[in-house]
Amino acid sequence: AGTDEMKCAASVAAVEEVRDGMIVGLGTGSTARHAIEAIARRIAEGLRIEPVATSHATADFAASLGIPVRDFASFAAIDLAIDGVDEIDPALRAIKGAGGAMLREKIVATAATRMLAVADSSKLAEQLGNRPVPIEILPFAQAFVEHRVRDLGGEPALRRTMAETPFVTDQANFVLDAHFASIEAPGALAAALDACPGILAHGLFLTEIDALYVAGHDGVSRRER
Ligand code: DER
Repeated sequence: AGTDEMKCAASVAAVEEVRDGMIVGLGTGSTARHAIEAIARRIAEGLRIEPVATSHATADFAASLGIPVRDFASFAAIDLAIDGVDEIDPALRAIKGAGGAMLREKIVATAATRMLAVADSSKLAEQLGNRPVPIEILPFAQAFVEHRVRDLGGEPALRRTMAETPFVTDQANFVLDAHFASIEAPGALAAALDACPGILAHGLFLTEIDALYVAGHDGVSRRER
């Protein structure tokens, strides 16, 4: 099966966990879009949920499928979140943020009673660090945070659009993609990034994911934390 078919299979399997009446966090990215399409099909069959989005892009995509999302600001907690990953290790620790939505994704993932990651098998990693760690920064703090990231062993690159302008998040902030040779101590790195003023969010999701639905050539498997 191709990567897109795997993303779809993993998403359809995860969406089976959605129950009537749930407040459901909709993730961001191409795999999450398959989950949103699967949810849309179940809503067409009568499923009733309260959807909230992790990005403007996801809210727009859900609306295009006839799923108006609720304002997340009115929910202190939600029941289930479904989202993709850039890479994920055997302990269900992940790097997210290739889509630049990790600030709201992390809030929604943390607010969720149960958070499901969905992925094709290419996202599996023995150790985090093949992919860069996306870091949302206040533009005011760009050089300050770049220097701090280098002190932590990373090489930061300002994310740019196709037009070479700085990529801007839903919060009108910038993103540094920080390349680390390897990440032996993800907890210590996450703590150091959390402690750095000017960093609004980063893509190390070390505790949020409760289960992973991953699709390979031999079907979909579920791994619990
Ligand atoms: O930006 C994100 O966090 C996305 O969820 C990303 O990690 C996965 O995107 P993909 O499903 O398009 O690979």
